[in-house]
Amino acid sequence: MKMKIGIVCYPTFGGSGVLATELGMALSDKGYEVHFITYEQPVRLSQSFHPNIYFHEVKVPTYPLFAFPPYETALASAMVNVIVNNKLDLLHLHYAIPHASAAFFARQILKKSGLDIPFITTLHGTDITLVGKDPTYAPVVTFSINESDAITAVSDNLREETLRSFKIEKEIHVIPNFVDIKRFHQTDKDHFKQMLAPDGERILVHVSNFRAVKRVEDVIHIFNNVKKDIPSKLLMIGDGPERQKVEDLARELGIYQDIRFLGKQEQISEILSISDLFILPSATESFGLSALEAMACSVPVISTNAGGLPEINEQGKTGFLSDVGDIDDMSRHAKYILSDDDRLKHFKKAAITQARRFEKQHIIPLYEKLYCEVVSSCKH
Ligand code: GMT
Repeated sequence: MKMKIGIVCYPTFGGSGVLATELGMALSDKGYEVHFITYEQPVRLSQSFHPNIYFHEVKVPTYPLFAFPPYETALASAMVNVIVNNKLDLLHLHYAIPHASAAFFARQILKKSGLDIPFITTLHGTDITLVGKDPTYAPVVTFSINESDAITAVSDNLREETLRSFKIEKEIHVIPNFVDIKRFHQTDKDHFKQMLAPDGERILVHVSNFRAVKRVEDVIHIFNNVKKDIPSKLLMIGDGPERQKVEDLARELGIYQDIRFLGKQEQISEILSISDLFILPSATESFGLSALEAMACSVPVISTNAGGLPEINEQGKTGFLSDVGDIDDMSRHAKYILSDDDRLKHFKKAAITQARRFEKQHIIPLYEKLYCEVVSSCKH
């Protein structure tokens, strides 16, 4: 009998939620019973049915007194109920805030009735690099990370950054993000390409949650530069706080008609399949899961050299990396890749080769091994 695992994540389009959902689906395919505990059904979970996956919605009742409805309290209570009712063996938390502290709380409650359950915290990025370091959160983040039975980070860079920023008393295991190449690969979507780029224009693409850290305006400036020399179109996928500003910029520059702001999309692999170049100019990126998914669909990447990006994007091979904000350099590299058919083919081939290194069957066993280490009843 395989383990029963509770997964706690943000259910939105963000990379940590996507990764947690992909992990849950992969584990369920291997016979684990997986229980998602979160405030909404995770986005990717709604795309297919998995008989071994259960979804438990965390409800946060409002009350006139609550200026800030206490999600963490509701989450800890939901954890307790789901663990007891389903006899879970393990909790796996994605994104430290507030999941790790809620798990600590739930564990203390369960201990009172003689039940103990280990929890693993996977650090994804801004839970460390931006938000976690903030003195408002830092003591709780440090404490709850240290209370975890095991800690993982999605890149070497994030591991180092965590050790630099917090007093961590345990080993941090690096388990990189992964991609399911059965679902993310280039498929023949020429009819879509024909609709979006009727004159054979190159297609550039950006996928993110349009937060300031993504520097989405840089994407527009890079596209503007590329377009001056190479007929091209830009697909902007996702939504978030910067979207309006970025759409305004595209209008100001007079290139709005060549850009499609498609908003949040579920069939990302179909869009990537018709794309020639992925642009990710982030100020920081612990891993860049969206770039990996692009590479799996044979799309080379123009990115910054921030955070963990150099661990997936290989300079001059799968794309190029530039300093944060160096729009000219990124534009020059984009034109270099796009200006020659054979060169583009070469980069596309290298992108998929690199993505295979991060295929899910190489990575899932690393999590399984860790689960076994923390669950005492686990038999290899
Ligand atoms: O930390 C965040 O910004 C949120 C998080 C998310 O949910 O989108 O993104 C992080 O986790 C992803 C999955 O591990 C990584 O691919 C992203 O690089 C990372 N984002 C940042 O570091 C900005």
